[in-house]
Amino acid sequence: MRIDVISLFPDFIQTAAAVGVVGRAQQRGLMQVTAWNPRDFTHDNYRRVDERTFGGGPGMVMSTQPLRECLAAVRGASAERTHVVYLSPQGARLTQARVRELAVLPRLTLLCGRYEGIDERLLEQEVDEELSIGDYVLSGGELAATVVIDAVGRLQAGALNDEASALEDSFETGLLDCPHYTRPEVDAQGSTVPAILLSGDHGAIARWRRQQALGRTWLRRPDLLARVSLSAEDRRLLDAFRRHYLAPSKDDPTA
Ligand code: 9WO
Repeated sequence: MRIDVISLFPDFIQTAAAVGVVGRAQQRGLMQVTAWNPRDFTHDNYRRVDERTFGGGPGMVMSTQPLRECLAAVRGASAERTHVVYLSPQGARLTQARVRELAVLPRLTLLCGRYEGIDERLLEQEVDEELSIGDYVLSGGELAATVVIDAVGRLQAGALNDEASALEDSFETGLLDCPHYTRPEVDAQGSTVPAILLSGDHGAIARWRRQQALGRTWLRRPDLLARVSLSAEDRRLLDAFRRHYLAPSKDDPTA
């Protein structure tokens, strides 16, 4: 997959895309992230990308010309059509389901705004989809673009060292993740690990993890729980979790 990012801070994008799973995916040739600076597509001595907003008021808006020429260069960089996404708080909320769909595209272009945003005409003419990563305002689209790159990048086949782990991700199962523990068995504060994880009983461990995932989703994200279909076994595990949560007993190993 090829991802192009249009940003006034191309170094930030390239640096973010060089680390971790995405950085490794690039090294493995599974994906390629290229950042483009619209300032390089200006024709004036000041390399101006912003103008005062029509109608008055404070603040600046990114003008159409540098972005239009930058996008033309991006589109021409390879023969395949690219899906152009503008990152803004006005966009539809990004979900793991949408990430999965974006991850199978051959090309993706992420358009990052700065200042008060981008001239609406450029958005109407060039943008296929407007996405938000959450209901808060940033100072530009770059952090949101790096979120999209990370979420999409880790789904490229071969990007994760353990592909099975992606299938157990929250939102793939529709549930939140269970708690995790590692060495030591007793930590510096005297806290221990749930005994069942040390039992070697893989069936019991799988049931405990499923129960924790169900229980945490019930506690923290009841909205998610309402959307997943639970098996009879799931209901039994969740009922037991609820009982223990509401009336924890001393002899209960999962309390
Ligand atoms: C800045 C501003 C300053 C004074 C008065 C009003 C104002 N609105 C904005 C503004 O919304 N700027 C945005 C900054 C323009 C588009 C790029 N920026 C952005 C993207 N901020 N937050 C995002 C974003 C993107 C995706 N998901 C969440 C937030």
